[in-house]
Amino acid sequence: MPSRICRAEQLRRPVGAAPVRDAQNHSHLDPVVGQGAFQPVEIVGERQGSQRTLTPVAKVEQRGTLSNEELRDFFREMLLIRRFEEKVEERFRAGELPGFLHVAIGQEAVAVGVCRALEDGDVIASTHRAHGHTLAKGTTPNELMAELYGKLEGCSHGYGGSMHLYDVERGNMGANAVVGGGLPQVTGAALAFQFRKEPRVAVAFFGDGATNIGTFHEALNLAQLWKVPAVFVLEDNKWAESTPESQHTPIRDLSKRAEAFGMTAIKVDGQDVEEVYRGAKKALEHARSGRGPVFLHCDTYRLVGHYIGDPQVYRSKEEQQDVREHHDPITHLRDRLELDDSDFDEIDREVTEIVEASVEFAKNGTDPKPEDALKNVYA
Ligand SMILES: Cc1ncc(C[n+]2csc(CCOP(=O)(O)OP(=O)(O)O)c2C)c(N)n1
Repeated sequence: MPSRICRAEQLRRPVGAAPVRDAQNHSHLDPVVGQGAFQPVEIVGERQGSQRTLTPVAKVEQRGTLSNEELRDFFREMLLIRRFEEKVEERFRAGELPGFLHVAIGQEAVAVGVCRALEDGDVIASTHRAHGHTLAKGTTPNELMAELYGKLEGCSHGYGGSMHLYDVERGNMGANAVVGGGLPQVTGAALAFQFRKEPRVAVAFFGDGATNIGTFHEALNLAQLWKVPAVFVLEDNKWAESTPESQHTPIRDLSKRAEAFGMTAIKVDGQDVEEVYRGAKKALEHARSGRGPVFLHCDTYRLVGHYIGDPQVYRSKEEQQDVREHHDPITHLRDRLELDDSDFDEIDREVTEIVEASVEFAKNGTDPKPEDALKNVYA
């Protein structure tokens, strides 16, 4: 049943305050568990302005982890991902891309902040919303676009498409159409690193909806029990398809999920790439040094529909507009860097050309042969 939760109000709500009711007044869904009952999680950084709902418990480092030059480079990558996904949407609507596509517009800071903190040899497992993670992990726009067009030149040689792409050479174990499917893979990969005494970390991306899937609990439970080098990155975009978090989870602070496993949790503003980066660095160091896995909770927002073409009848135009205006990670970083129009246009032109070229590359790619369809299928 569709409902309308005002995200802006949720963001402004102080910790412990009564939750915002949706239009149907689902009072039986209000949170009663968890608030204040557990050890506080560590909160990295502080959000600017009045939107912060979180009380910083322990501030780790102040701003300044990254130089302006580095931040500009992060900005370029986030904008590349944004322009890439906008182009994907355009070409999908034009009927050129097969399958079913999900974009992660609004969540770019999580992909870039986490992947930039990785070291060579670290691996990731992604979700059905995988393009940003894939680009940030090093797959080129050409290879990714070719994959979406189903071409042999694609990162998975056209066998994967948007929801099943992978790039083993770049340490990307793949997207996953099964919600929560990447989590046990990451526990398994991290167990292998531990067995082989390799200083590598396996990282899982997953959404808030996935925290209610059985594999989430199994994977995190074993990961903590065995103290494997894993980082579990929650991209908390507040929606699972059309279901708001208040209707799929009885607690309001999902970082508390980690408490059930005795796992260290770090919470960051997922719209602030530097904060994500800093939190990810800490999480990775913790995991790599043998102290066990970390739950990295990134508070973010999906600025577009669940899938391309989603009419979004479940959330109000005001909410969408509010978040676009106040919580877009790219605008946030642009303001922070004080990029003027000509600076911005220069970066935009550069990334737009890369994206345009990737479409040309993909269109000129090679179609797989029908007789090869069952190649690599194990029975
Ligand atoms: C095991 C499983 N159950 C249900 C679905 C259908 N489904 C696809 S995406 C989705 C929502 C997932 O929400 P979340 O994990 O928060 O990720 P988000 O879409 O917000 O990125 C659901 C329920 C699925 N693909 N796999």
